[in-house]
Amino acid sequence: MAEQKHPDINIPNVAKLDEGKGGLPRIVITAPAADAEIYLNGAHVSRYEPKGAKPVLFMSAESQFTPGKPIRGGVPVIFPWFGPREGHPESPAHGLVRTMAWQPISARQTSDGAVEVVLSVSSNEATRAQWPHDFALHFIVTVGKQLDMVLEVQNTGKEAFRFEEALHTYFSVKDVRNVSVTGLAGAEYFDKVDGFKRKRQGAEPIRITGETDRLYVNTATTCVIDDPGLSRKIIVEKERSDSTVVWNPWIAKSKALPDFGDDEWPGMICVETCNAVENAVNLRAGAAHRMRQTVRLG
Ligand code: TA6
Repeated sequence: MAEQKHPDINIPNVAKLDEGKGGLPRIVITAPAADAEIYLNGAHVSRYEPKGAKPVLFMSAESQFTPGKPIRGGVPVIFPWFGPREGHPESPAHGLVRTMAWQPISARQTSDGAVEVVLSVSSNEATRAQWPHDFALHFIVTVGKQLDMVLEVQNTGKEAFRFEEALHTYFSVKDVRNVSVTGLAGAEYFDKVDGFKRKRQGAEPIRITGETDRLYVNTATTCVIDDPGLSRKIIVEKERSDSTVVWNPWIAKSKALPDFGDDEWPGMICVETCNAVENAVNLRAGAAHRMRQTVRLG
């Protein structure tokens, strides 16, 4: 395959493109406030580590790093459908773009020393064969005291389309059995481990006591992951997202995942910023939609 030419995104001592795991191209960022890594495969943020803190994102030791395969951990970028695709059992779970080769467009340092990287991917013959619409995505990742991620979806076709999306973020925790998540009190959710029944979250913080897979809808709130084991809180803010997923595979599901260690489930929790099911986005031709997730330590 011809060597892909990438624009020069090199910022001496701050950002560079190198070969990561499995030989996959990876952008390595060493900003004054934090270090991070972004694989071009899926525009996948695989690492975010504020200076002096433990890694904020979980990455499975069993993850594949293979072109066209999803990476297990970090921030999978999900578009244009979430989870299994209704009516299309042959389609890959969680859409098309998390396994595509994204292009790095630019890298720059902002006035406060944070590093902003922009990556993009567009529809092509292969995506149109699966999903008959034209799109251009830009993923804007800013690495500093917080990790700021904006997924911009542009409808570059001639007709409107409806899409789901997610920043499917895996957070690193000491022991999920001692973690609580607040911010979703009173929100309705689909409980995937109970026949996708629609339920309402009570006032108490969410605690993980078994496989947990809940898609909360019609909620724009900030979530806080309280991790006493690491004596920290992780704050997950969002904009233009009306759904949030909370997921931990627990024991049996972990064993069933080939790219996830059987004993890794206590060390992670997903709090995902999405627009899914009834919160899917209708986008008219020529329009753009920007969903943001901002992660910081409290
Ligand atoms: O976001 C939770 C979820 O939809 C779970 O149901 C589980 O399937 C998880 O995503 C991981 O999906 P993946 O396709 O990456 O194995």
